[in-house]
Amino acid sequence: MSVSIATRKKAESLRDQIRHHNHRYHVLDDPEIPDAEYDRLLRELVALEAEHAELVSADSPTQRVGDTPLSAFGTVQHELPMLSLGNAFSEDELRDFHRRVLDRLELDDQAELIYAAEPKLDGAAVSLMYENGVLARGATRGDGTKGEDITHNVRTIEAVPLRLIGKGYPARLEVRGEVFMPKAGFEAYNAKARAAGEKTFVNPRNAAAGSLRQLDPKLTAERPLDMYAYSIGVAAGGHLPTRHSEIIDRLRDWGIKVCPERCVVNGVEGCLAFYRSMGERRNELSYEMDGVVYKVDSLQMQAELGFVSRAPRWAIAHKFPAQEELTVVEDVEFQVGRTGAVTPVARLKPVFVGGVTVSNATLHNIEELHRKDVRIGDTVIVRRAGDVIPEVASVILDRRPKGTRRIQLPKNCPVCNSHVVREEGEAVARCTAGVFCAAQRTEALKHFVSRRALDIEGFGAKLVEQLVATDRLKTPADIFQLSSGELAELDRMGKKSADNLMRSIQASKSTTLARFLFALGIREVGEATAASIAAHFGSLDNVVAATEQDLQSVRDVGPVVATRVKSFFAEAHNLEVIARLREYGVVWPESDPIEATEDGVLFGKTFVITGTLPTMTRDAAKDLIQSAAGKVTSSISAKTDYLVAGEKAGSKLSKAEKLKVAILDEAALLDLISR
Ligand code: D41
Repeated sequence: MSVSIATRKKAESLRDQIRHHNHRYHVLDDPEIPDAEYDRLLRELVALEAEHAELVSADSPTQRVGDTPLSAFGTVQHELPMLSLGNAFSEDELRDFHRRVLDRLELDDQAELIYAAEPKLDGAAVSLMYENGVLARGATRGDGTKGEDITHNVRTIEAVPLRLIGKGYPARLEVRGEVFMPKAGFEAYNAKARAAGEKTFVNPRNAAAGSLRQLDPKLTAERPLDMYAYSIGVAAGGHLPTRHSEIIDRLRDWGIKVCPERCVVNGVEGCLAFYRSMGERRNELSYEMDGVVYKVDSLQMQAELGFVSRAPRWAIAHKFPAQEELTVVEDVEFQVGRTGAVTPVARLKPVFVGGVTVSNATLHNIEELHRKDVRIGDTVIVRRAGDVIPEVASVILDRRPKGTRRIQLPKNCPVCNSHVVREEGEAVARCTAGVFCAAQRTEALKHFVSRRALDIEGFGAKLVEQLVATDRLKTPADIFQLSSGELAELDRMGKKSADNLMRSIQASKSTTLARFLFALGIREVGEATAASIAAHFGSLDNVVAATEQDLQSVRDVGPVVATRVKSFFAEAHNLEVIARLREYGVVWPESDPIEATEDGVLFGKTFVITGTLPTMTRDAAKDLIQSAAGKVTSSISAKTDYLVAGEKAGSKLSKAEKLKVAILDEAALLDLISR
């Protein structure tokens, strides 16, 4: 049967689109569409080709996975191809895979079949060649046959050992793994870029791939990258175990980082149990996963199974629901937060992403909105990763309808009509009315009653909104003057729930200083900072009386936080609210301030610790420095007095050298303290 012209055209169009997206993804590190959309295109083409074998051309993207490397780097020919991974998008597809494995191995349904199961990290695959235990070369996967030489860049990653430890490793050993940016590093990097008005990364995978392909290794060094090994390539001159899981254990013994969440499981049920357990833990783990991978554990069986078109028959990736999807922006509104920040929010055509239906997504701030140039009517990629608020990651310009307009920052607060200002060098615009703006008041009150603050059970957002709207709540102190009768008259409230609420209000009065400070909602004072300040000063009066200098001696408190705290307590109306709260019976245990240990030998000195110290952990070194009244911070600046550097010190060491910061090893630190 011959293929119709329409079908041919369809296949050709799919191929063109897929080639285009391959180029955006692999060469430019700048994908236009979410993976889920790409997968749909590819699957449509695969299905078409499966139906009409004569449509398969040698240059069809289905015949090749990956893309040609960028020419700026040297090319590396992989001695053994870096295979790709097939995907299963459902339990049924996984069962089909397992069935095929059993059939090929001529095993029956009941036979034991051990799989090595591991998270599928969302980063960039790399090859690391160790010669006599020394890192000789690093390369990207590229198209699986040829990659790019990124030796200088991988050398800056602290997780990549420059030399293997222990013994028994092959004279030539190629370690393969995934370089990724942990979630916290990704969020912190983007938050910083956003505040500085710079381009943010769309997702952690792009962040990793883009960072690895920086032409200047110093830039790579600044990115918080990590790596887990997932297999080996070349291994010559040495003996290796005969199971995948044991090889990974060996790599770990030789100092290579491997994923701690890996597991050996039996059969398809074992795989599914692992999938479910990882799915549940997806949000709590420090790295991004887009699924899990199962590999037949026995190398003997792997050899029997072989591979087809560059993907092993013995391994498969079982994908999680996508965290990025396409949808349309129906409107853009501006919301006013607790600190007055005016945040643009996109109202979306509802879309199922990251396991829930999303109809609102943050656009962060006006600067970012303008950089991404999101407009009403645009088709956008929404991303919802774990507990993070859904965001508009990017716009698909090709799909922009005619007649759209750039969105402008409102001149006046959408809630109280006061002026909105954007300070020099700040990405965020703010309503200038402070607590006189109902939106800021509402948000401040929601924060005050929230679980981690005063924790008033049953005092929900809707209740706060009603009470603010009717002017019964103006400040947190007003909460303690509410009467049961008054509450009982509110929407969705009866006598019983009003009484319950009164009881929780009463119970919340006895709290801790840390909670109370956090509840006040001072800008930049999060839970951890509030706890540090409370522990340091012991009583509220001490905190109120503290100078900026005093405040800066608290762990985690820098000049910005110190200024915010000081100016908060300089406002008469804030002190008045606090006085009323105390008058109505809000109490907490107070204690003496921690003695200012000015006599410690390291007083006034700031330290940064990096790398692996010979005898102590970094935490132990930190405790030691603090016990001698020294301060330990996490990043090097001109204000750093000493860098304590161990092995694999990485980027901080080079930065310290550049800034001429004194560098100590562990012995020199101990010397300094004992002097
Ligand atoms: O975590 C990963 N991204 C990961 C990727 C993993 N855990 N295991 C993998 N195993 C393989 C085979 C089975 C071919 C050794 C992989 C990949 N491949 C892979 N990464 C990119 C393309 C293929």
